[in-house]
Amino acid sequence: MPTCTCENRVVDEESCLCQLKLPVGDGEEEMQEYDQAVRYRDGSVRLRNPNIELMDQDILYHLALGSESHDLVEMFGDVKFVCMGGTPKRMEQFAHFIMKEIGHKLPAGTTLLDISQYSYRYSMYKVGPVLSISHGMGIPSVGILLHEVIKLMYHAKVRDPVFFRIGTCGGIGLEGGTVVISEEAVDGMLKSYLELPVLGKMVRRPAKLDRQLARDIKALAHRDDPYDTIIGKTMCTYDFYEGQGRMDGAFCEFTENDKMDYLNKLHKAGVVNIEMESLSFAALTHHAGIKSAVVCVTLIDRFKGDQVLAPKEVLDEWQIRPQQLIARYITRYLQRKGRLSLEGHGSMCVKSPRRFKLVQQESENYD
Ligand code: R2B
Ligand code: URA
Repeated sequence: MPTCTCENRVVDEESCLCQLKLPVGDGEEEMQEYDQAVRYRDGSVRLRNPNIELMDQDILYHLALGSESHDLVEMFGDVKFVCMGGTPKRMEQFAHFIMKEIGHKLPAGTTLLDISQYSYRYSMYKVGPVLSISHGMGIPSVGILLHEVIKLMYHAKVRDPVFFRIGTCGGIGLEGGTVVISEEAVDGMLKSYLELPVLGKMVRRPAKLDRQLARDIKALAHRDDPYDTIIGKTMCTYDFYEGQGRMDGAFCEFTENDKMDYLNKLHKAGVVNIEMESLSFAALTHHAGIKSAVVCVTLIDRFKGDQVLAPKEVLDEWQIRPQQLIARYITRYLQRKGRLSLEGHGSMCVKSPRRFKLVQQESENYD
């Protein structure tokens, strides 16, 4: 009988899914059972792997960090938001951008540092409660990173972290520059779970994202933004070319009609964009009981072509859009908690977070 490492709960033989599921309703018992398996009472992340706490040390190899070489609680204990995106450059830019937005000040004479620079794999920047990390391209790359970042959350005793992927994608029937918030992730066969061969058996993990979080992010889109921000299904593929129905790869064994039929089929199924990480991102964060969202900007309408032709300056401007939306979410959250440092924006010192919150709530009533 196959079992899952989370408290040895039984895995369904046919579907290969762990029987521990996120609660669907408000059932208190269901909720409690799930919460206890993936989180400690104080909200900190509990690993669904009994081996880790028995190890002398845990080396987070691709992050160039270790549980005994680094004081991970001291370094990362205050993290609340983990933001991931494809390239090291974009995530360095996001780190600088969020630093300005939340008014985080570095001590004089210091600068932002890539904490994982010696891994030569991913880059990671920390700006107060925000981590900005590059995940590379594709499911394997983001999957490896997520294993290590989820363990990092555990070692650092981070409470109730929220994970975001901010990236790029191809749109289906959407103009370039449209911002898409994913409601769920599906694979190239429209299946809404990640399949991973483990010990010669296929393990399936539902690729679920937090719907409320998606709605909350959408609510922060400005009515006068010169582009649309929508919620829809995201298709995640193992390849940029054939896997996304492109005809401009090194190989192509289908016709223009075949491609259009497939894109129309996706469109009818509610798929609005295509990218390469959301399936793993959704599945692994959901499995860890971590709230997450995926926000991407479209670089092209796939009904109109395959090649990304927009000029660099236009692409650069488009790529800032998901960052701005997530920055709004983070800023709002910190404002509500009275943890926003506004020194960079004018002077405001929070004397009493409780009163600050009351004043804030009062003014929000007039929003
Ligand atoms: C979006 O863009 C990349 C491919 O160009 C890939 O990482 C993705 O998901
Ligand atoms: N990223 C993708 O994966 N696909 C696109 O079409 C554009 C960006």
